[in-house]
Amino acid sequence: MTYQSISKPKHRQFGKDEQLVDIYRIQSQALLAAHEFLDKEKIVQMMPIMLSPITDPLNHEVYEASIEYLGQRLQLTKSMILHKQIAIAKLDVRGIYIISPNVRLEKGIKTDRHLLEFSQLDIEVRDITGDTFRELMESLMIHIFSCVKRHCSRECEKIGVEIHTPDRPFNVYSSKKLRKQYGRDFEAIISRKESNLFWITDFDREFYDREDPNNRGSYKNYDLYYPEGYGEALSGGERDFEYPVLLRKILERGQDPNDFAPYLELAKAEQLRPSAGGGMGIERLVRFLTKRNHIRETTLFPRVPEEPISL
Ligand code: ASN
Repeated sequence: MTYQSISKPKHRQFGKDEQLVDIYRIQSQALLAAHEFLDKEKIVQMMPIMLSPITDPLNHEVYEASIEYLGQRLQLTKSMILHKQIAIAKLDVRGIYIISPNVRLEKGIKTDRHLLEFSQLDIEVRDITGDTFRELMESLMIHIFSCVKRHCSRECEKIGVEIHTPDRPFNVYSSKKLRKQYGRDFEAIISRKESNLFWITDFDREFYDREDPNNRGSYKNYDLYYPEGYGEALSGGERDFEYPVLLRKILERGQDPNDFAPYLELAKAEQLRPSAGGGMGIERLVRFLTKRNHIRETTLFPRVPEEPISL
């Protein structure tokens, strides 16, 4: 058999995904707008970390994601919240932000907006109230949406979407009232009813979100939501930073203070500072801007809960 007679293997090519190129252009523009906005606000960018003895305990259970290196157990970052609080205390800056990859090996959560691995635009600003941080995030969102609208009209037309810049004021609801009104599925129900971005405040969740010292059981935290059923956009809060408060809240949540030892040591030495912040899911932002049915459509390499990862 001569070389010629061997049928030439066909050059295997991925189908070119043109829509995804337009989606990535929209994502690039959204991030460019975010960098521009945060730079003007004197909030500086830090690089992400992915390995640390401490990470966000989260408000729900996930599978363990850690590795051992030189006898030390290192967690893959679930969110950089604890490092944000430390950074804000150690650096002489107004605020910091990170484009932060997060790994959350979800247990039994399978929705159209969860990925096992995703990125958040994670921001923390020192000495501001949650109300002021929310105003800042409203301006950030309006800037992002209007830049995408201005600079990506061709891409938006190609994928058949029209960008509406959010209107101020954003509605604000208390989670406790909504729960009474709509039951435990309140977030999905109200997100389907609203037609503009809106806030829900006062969630009882992770120890680091500030509890109102004058009103125990009430929390100075907030989530930003997309309308039309797209759900959560950003999650954040004012922070607790005093050692006795943090320790009490960790114990109340049945967590082990040793899991947060280096962070608690700084708190004990009174080296943490008041701050407020939040993290915005980048794939979720892109999903809303491009009106995709499922978050998997925003990325070439989706890691979808309960699906094997092929590439
Ligand atoms: N990034 C969030 C925050 O700043 C925390 C999270 O993602 N769980 O509060």
